[in-house]
Amino acid sequence: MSSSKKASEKKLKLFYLLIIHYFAAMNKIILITGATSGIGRACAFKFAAAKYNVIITGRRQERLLELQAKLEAEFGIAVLPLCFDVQDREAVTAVLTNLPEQWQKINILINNAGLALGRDSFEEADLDDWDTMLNSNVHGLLYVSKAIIPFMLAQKKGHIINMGSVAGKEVYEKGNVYCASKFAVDAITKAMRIDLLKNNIKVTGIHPGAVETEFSLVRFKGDEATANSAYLGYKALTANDIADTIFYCTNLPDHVCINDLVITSTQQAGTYYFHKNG
Ligand code: NDP
Ligand code: 8X3
Repeated sequence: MSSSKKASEKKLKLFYLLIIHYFAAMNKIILITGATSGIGRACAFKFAAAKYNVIITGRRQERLLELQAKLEAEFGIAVLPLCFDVQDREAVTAVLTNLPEQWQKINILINNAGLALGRDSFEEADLDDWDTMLNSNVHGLLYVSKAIIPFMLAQKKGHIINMGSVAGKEVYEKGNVYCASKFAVDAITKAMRIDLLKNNIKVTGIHPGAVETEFSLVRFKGDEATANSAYLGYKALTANDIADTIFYCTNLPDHVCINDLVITSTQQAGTYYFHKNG
């Protein structure tokens, strides 16, 4: 290729990048915790496709970088990957309160990072598993929210989505502390909505039944057979179903706020009842 052709191609590329940056600077901003897998990752794709700039978080740096590259290439939006453990109060606070200025006007926060560990009877369950669930699902959500709410207060506007569960509506056998952590999310969601009412910040609780993600693989600590059995004999929800639901809730008129939304597969009712095939 001639040097003049190379130079003009380079100029064209630069021009294209400038255009992308110009338009990306006008996009809305969403922060999604736990975007390296499942529901969080599906949300990242859904909102990126709608031209939101996306802040993605998780503990697995390689997955964050892979997701960043995909979203930027596919949708021409800006992505900020942030690697931290939501249980680590100092890390959460240090990273999120020092966001680069162009990322501070957050419109939507999805508090999604979380997990279940073990499915054991109360007297047999592991204390470390209980600590990890409470620290991630409850404390993590609080640390992230405390860091992000000031950015929403500054804009006099915002929307917080807290990921609960049907397990936070109804306790089931051997669900003990996972259920307790999601009951806490439900209570915190209601409390946030009341306290933030005066600040024009919407707060929505999303409470899914079984969604086929890495959730069960994590819960059963890598035991694939047990994890897969959680989704046998019925069509579970998909991560995209939840992303679509959240997108709907966050794209309603300013005066409309969905407070609380329980969503299950058509073959599930509550935490315990499934209508399985055959
Ligand atoms: P996945 O295991 O597929 O995804 C969980 C996400 O949370 C990952 O991105 C993981 O990232 C992140 N995460 C977990 N712990 C931490 C931590 N300590 N610090 C930072 N990030 C963390 O599960 P789902 O997508 O299904 O779960 C997402 C949320 O939905 C959870 O809160 C879960 O309780 C809830 N939920 C799930 C249901 C289901 O049936 N799947 C049903 C109802 C609610 P990384 O490992 O990289 O840190
Ligand atoms: C995940 C759904 O029913 O496994 O929150 O607890 S369940």
